[in-house]
Amino acid sequence: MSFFKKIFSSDKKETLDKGLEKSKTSFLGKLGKAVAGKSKVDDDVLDNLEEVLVSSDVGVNTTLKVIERIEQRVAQDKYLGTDELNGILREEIAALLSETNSGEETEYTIPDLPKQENGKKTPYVLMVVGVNGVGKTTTIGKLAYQFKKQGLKVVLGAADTFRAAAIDQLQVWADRVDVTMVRQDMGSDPASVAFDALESGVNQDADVIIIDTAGRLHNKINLMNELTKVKRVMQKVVGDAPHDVLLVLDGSTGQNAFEQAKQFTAATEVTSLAVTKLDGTAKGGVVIGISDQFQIPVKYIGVGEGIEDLQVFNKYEFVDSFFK
Ligand SMILES: Nc1nc2c(ncn2[C@@H]2O[C@H](COP(=O)(O)OP(=O)(O)O)[C@@H](O)[C@H]2O)c(=O)[nH]1
Ligand SMILES: [Mg+2]
Repeated sequence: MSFFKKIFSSDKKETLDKGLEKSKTSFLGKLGKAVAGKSKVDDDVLDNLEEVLVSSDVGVNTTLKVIERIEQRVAQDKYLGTDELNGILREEIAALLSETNSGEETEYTIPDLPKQENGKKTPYVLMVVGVNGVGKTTTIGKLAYQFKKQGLKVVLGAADTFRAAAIDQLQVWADRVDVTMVRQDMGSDPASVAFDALESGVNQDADVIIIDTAGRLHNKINLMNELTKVKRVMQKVVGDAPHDVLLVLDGSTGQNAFEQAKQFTAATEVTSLAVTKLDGTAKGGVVIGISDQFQIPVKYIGVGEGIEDLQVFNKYEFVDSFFK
């Protein structure tokens, strides 16, 4: 129980509870069927539980680890009641996730960076990657809002130049949050936009620069080349940029999100993950698998389309909302 500290505001917890409602209802329904007519946890129940976890998008590897932990509990207590199963799952999954470095944060923070050689402030450069439609632009808008609220100066770079709509959509967020956005015409070189955004950000003494990108996965080599070029060009302005490469994954695609994570991490160095659209999907279990399976921390979760609907991922709060 000590895992579940009360660290979040009740508002935030309520949004999370509401966002995970479908996943939870679906999961508890399946769990109920898995233990129907059984009073204690036996091999049959464990087999069914395995199916429930896999079909809840937790992923095979993570499921096997969870089952192993529960088997150990059964070995210690042969009369473990099925009525206790939900609580035990909650404890064991939280314990499992506590072994990963994911989900320790509770606030939106950026590190203090030492000044540049020329005495100028070093902006924190965040590059956002992911395939089309996963929620990159929306996540950038929500993040810009959070950083701005902390009094930080934010500049956005519209380096998804592939579609005109993508640039305009980021502009809508920039206007809504009231931050500067650097843009060029559709079809221009993404690296050139990123360069301009960093130069403009440095000149404005920006604290945070967030670069939107186009996530064309049609070809891994192309993607790799493009992202490498964007990075290289940014480093001409800020030597150690980007400080974070955030891969956005659409949680409602379940196992597809795992696949995208594999492909992107193979194409570029991803340093953090955001899993979006957890509201309105029954596939929320995917976050449990992703934070267990990837060495890259899940930093944010999207729980709605609104400006406030991006949360700092905290595994204990998540597991609490999922199994409660
Ligand atoms: N329900 C829900 N919708 C989201 C969330 N994040 C993004 N979206 C929606 O997903 C769609 C695609 O998002 P967008 O930011 O344009 O994706 P991009 O192509 O990766 O930039 C938009 O309609 C967003 O409103 C979320 O957390 N929850
Ligand atoms: Mg976009």
